[in-house]
Amino acid sequence: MACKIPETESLVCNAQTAFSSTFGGKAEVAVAAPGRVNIIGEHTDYNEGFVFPMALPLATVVVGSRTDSGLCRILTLSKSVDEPFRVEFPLPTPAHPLIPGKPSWANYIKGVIANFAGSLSSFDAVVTTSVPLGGGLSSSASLEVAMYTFLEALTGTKASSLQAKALACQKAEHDFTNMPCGIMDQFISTMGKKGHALLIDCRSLESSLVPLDDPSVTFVITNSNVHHTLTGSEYPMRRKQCYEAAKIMGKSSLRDATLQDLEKHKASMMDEVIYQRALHVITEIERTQEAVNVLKMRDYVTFGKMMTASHNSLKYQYEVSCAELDQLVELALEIDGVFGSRMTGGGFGGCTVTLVKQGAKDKLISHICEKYSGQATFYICTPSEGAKEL
Ligand code: GAF
Repeated sequence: MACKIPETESLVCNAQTAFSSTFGGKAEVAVAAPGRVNIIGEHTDYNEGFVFPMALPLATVVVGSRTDSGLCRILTLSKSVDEPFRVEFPLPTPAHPLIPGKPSWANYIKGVIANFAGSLSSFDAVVTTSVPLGGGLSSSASLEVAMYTFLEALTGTKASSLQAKALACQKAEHDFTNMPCGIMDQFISTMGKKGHALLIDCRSLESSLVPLDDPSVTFVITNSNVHHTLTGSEYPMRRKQCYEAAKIMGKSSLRDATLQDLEKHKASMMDEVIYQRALHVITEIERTQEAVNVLKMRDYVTFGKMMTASHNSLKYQYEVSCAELDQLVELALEIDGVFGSRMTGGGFGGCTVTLVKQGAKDKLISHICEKYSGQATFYICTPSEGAKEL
């Protein structure tokens, strides 16, 4: 059976209860920001390519109130490592800026406070989430964007634009967690729309909504429950390899490179690994644009094939999949009514996303439950709203 996704209201209710018992009184402000699933366009955002995510009904909630304590006091109800649930630190000043430290979950929050474009106020807050931590569904960006939205509501100062807000949250992650992420996760968490996926051009930062409103098909997310962490060396290394490939070809990013450019440089100076990384990115950027076009025409057979091609490219060329994700994709493709399946997000664990006929989704889930070597969990995705004050 697919997991029941907790209603945002029930997350708020739990957070309010914890707020009263920890800090006293009722929190004045409540906000939510969603996690995401990327349907296609993986590891293309930091290459100025295209991505195609949708916001999920899984969300991070922050409730809290202004105080005059001069402190930021935060309690989390959701964390993945064995660290304290509570943290407090003084409101930063130019002489005493915030610096990353322990607990590690608070670094996302500190990073957002440090990058907030407005005059800050001290506060008490409680954070909780239904986005699985380390599941590749963007729990980090949903925390950052929820926190930024909380500060906006608390201080009455809005970011100059949704783009500026997403970029500030991305910078928070770069500066405070050492993860050189692209822009996809913060963008979709900020700009998601109910009933739609978002095609984002990560060069111009323009985006367009694509309706996902055909009731005869659905996307199923399968969590491998292999914990993924992108703060290690693999993600930064992929970024570096991409920049190196672009440089060798005399391009400012892989967005500008073609397969002909790649072949031209293969023999002369391209090392095999760099060549394979660039091959993934160049084909994935093209595939994503084509895939969105065929999806608009409801050509699910072609779209599904592209999803599976994307997975294979991530597996063989980009080498960011793992045995469990590969097994989940293989099992999904054994079911009649499945159009395509792929790993989603940064990789090395986390989730797959599968496009399936509505009527075949239960068969898909029971087949995976029976055959998967691990313990999978499932979410049926309905495209949801971006961050909002509640
Ligand atoms: C992670 C990153 F945070 C994104 O920016 C993106 O690069 C993704 O991996 C891979 O597509 O989620």
